[in-house]
Amino acid sequence: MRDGKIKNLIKLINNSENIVFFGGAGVSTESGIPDFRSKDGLYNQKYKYPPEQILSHSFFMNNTEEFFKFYKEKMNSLEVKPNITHLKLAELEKQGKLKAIITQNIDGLHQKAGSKVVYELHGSIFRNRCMKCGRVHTAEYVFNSEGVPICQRIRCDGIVKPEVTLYEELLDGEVIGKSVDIIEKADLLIVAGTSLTVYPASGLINYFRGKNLVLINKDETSFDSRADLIINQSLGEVFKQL
Ligand code: CNA
Repeated sequence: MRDGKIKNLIKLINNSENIVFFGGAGVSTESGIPDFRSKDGLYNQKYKYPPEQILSHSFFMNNTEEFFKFYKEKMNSLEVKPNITHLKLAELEKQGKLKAIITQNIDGLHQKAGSKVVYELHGSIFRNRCMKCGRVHTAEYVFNSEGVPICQRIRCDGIVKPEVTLYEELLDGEVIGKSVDIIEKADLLIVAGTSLTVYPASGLINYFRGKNLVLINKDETSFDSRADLIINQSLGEVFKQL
């Protein structure tokens, strides 16, 4: 039987015409991709360097080989399938209710599920560019290359860098602008699967002027006091009931 909170969420969705979903790594854990900060997340596993350091611009520049070792081992979602949350969100977009997904994820799973309007705040493993000549390369090329991926253009020996936002790097201004615009217009904002600790992404919630803010997360977040409805359950449990 559905509990009161799920019934409440369904009511809010039914009564809204302009929904925006803002998500993080928790949206993809049920597809098998670990998040950062859960107890079995990447930040709680042991590596030669802390993952926060590996995923920084300076580490990328100074320890490129080590960066790609970690990146290829931990960020490869080429074979990963979308889960019930990704699929239901794509359905809501088709129905015209959901206007956009704003995601901190880089795994491309929303697009695999069929979603069209997806703003990727931290980039995507599916966009890769030579740092010297700008030539675009596929994710398959990057993940299947030996060691550091080198540009395929003849006589170019540039490093192919994934267009994912590393610590110390700026977010794409255009993506931020579009995200702000769509959040300002939303009547329902569903924030889910994110610890809301990564700035400036989490600051986007401040632009919401609509009626209802829903937070769905296994753990508490520092934004809980602002929410009209908080559901502390796994996203799969919630979305299979919608
Ligand atoms: P985070 O800080 O790891 O937080 C994830 C949150 O999700 C935690 O609060 C968990 O409690 C919660 N959570 C985990 N699984 C579930 C679930 N099944 N149902 C409900 N809640 C769940 O991750 P954030 O997204 O907040 O941090 C932003 C970082 C993580 C971004 O820069 C991402 O690029 C980065 N990241 C992305 C991926 C990906 O693309 N799939 C994977 C790991 C990290």
